Amino acid sequence: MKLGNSTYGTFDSGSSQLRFTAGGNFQGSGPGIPDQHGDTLFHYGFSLRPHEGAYDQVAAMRFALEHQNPFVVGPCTGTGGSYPATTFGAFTFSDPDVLLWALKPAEEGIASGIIARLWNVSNAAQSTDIASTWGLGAAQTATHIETNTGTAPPVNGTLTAAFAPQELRTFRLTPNSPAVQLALRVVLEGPWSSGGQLMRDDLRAAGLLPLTEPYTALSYAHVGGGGETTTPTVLQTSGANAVVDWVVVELRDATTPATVIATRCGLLQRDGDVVAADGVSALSFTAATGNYRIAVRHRNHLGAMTTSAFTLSGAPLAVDLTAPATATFGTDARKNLGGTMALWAGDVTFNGQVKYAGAANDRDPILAAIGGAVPTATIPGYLREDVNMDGVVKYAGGTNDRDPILVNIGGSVPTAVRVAQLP
Ligand SMILES: [Ca+2]
Ligand SMILES: [Ca+2]
Repeated sequence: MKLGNSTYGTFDSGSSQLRFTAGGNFQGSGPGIPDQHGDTLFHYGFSLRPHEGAYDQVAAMRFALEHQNPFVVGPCTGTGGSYPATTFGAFTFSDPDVLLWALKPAEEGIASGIIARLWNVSNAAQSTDIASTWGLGAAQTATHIETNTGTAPPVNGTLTAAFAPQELRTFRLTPNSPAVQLALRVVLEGPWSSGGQLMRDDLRAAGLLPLTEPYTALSYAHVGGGGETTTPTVLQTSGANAVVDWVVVELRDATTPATVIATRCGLLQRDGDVVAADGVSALSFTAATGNYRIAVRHRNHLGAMTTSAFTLSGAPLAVDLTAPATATFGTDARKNLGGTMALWAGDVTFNGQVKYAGAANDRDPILAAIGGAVPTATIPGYLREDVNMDGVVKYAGGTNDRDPILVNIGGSVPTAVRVAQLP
């Protein structure tokens, strides 16, 4: 194919004439390709894009690519909510003179990044900003066969890339995981003090709170979360924002709420706010923007879940599980403490049941924790048997940890069981 009077050394871009060889199978001694394994019929297709006025080579190349490699589309399926049908873009490239030539998973798999090949089609140097909906966490420069050649650190999630005239460059991009944020409020019955309308922070004040979340050690099945750690500095905060304990928050599927989509361990403050392990930030989950039911669990209280699904996104959404107006799944999932809805205390065994008598009850571990022989003995510590979370396990006498269990199963029939209202 030849444009106008182009030669090997010059490109006649001003010409309106295109010459091409329609077929190349010369079977004799003349010029051509002597052997094509018997093929004799060849079909050629050309996309011709006339233009009025100035020639726009970027638009022309984009037009040609669209015909040569039509964009492949397909439906997305999954459980992580939905994207706006017409406005969502996973990546943006700011400079219209720089073409996105290819966007694909890395040869080693998408866990090794996304390969983007970009071509500055213009005759001038260009700079383009490469951005992702989720922000770019990392980027490398690479050869066109995907060998890394260096790092290209994004700034505030955006990579700025410079191009020489006509330069084609390849990048390996690693977007941040999609995240949604939640500003949850919840109250635990055990440490609740109706007088000050705050939970007590006796565990923190006594230096008993662990710096690492306790749920992994309880064989809790995290999804995306787990292993969160805080610092002694965070645990120095006193007052209404002082830390009461660790909780674990679950995002559950809106229509199949038994399915846990994402989890995160957070710190519960005395006023009911659940914050991230840094003591300040909203709780963040590795999940797409979408609708989720929200469940919260604690190591010796019964968990609860919202009846409704909430639309979570990158901006923290307030959900108040202490408010009677926030409906919860099941029947009596929370305990009404004078208008404040709280998680039921007493699930010492963290098995979703508060049980006073019989197999796997929550009372016997309290007796065992204090030694099993002298009922009036006590033991301090960060222990699930410490139902009222005052830092001491106590079986008998005032403010003991056994009575709340009996009260919460109904108070009269010792064999009654209260079950967590979680699907
Ligand atoms: Ca239990
Ligand atoms: Ca106690």
